[in-house]
Amino acid sequence: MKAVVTRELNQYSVEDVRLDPPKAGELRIKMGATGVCHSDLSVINGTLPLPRPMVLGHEGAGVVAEIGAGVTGFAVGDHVVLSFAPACGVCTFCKSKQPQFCSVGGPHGRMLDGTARMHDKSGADLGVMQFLGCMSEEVIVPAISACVIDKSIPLDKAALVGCGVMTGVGAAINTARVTPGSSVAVFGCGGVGLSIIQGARLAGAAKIIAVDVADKKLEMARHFGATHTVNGSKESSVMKCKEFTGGLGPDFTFEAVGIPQLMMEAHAAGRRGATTTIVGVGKITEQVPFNGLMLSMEGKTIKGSFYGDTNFRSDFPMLLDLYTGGKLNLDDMVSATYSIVDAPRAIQDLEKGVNARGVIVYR
Ligand code: CXF
Ligand code: ZN
Repeated sequence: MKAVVTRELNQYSVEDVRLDPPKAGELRIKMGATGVCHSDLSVINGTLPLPRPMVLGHEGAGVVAEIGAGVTGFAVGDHVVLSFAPACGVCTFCKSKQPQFCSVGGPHGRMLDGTARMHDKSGADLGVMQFLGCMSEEVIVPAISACVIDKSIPLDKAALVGCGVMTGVGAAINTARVTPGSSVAVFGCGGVGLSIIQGARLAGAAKIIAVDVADKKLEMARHFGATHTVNGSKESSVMKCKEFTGGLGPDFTFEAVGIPQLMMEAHAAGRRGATTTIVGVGKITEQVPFNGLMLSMEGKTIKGSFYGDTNFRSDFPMLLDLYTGGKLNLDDMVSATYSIVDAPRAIQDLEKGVNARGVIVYR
């Protein structure tokens, strides 16, 4: 069976791998689809420093093929979306309704017990991204990372809910709590930014301003619900945001790339009393300055949003119900599909920014 493995900085390739059976508390999943996310690239280029060798992939959906000892609530044949943050249900965070911060999670490259189920051709251990490593035909995952979904939902669409769509829609509806009739600006229109736009649209925002430096992304933004667009390489995003909102600035602004300059622009663009939500994952070496006087005088709020503040066991089915009901557009989010042997091309296309989302699909 094939999987995408990174062994060195800026290196990745498709390798033949083999899998152990699931241990207690684990599931074997036959993958249906895996979305290619910027965080996979961040692991490859070292922005996210996870241990190597490691199988990439953390945005996936598939079918339960085998069930480890002690696992309840799953049957062979169930369709599942995988969460890149396991939720144990008993730690302080899970009990206080913040399962996205579950104590057993965090940026990770091994299984929960620190051992490996995935091995290369020589038999050597391979780590897995976020307890999943789902750029692989099959995976062993913790049962506390899986959510059963309706079998009628195509797995390539369902996969997106496992990271980008949950992160973006959740930032709008769970973190910022965008209100009906409000004005919103989204800085960065990749898969996550487009999902924030969809979340703002679902929440009933009246104005949704999309900011990006690529006209193609701005076109996509309009398709998913943006009412106004700004090409930040040609015009001042802050000025245009003010202009589109009667000179005041939007009620809610979002940064979806992880660049300090863009975070500052998102913060500066908001009106007095605005909420700026930082969704993009920045570099650990970078700081973002803000003016202390203005922050208090203008009563602005800066919030961080991790995984759309999700409780995945209820939010994944909720998003998929919105999809089935025709309210959340996942069909057009999947702008290209690739086979696992073509995964390197999928990753290169991500770097080029050509897709809303590229998805690896399995036979
Ligand atoms: C990331 C956050 C850090 C760990 C890997 C996943 N989020 C989205 O891609
Ligand atoms: Zn991701």
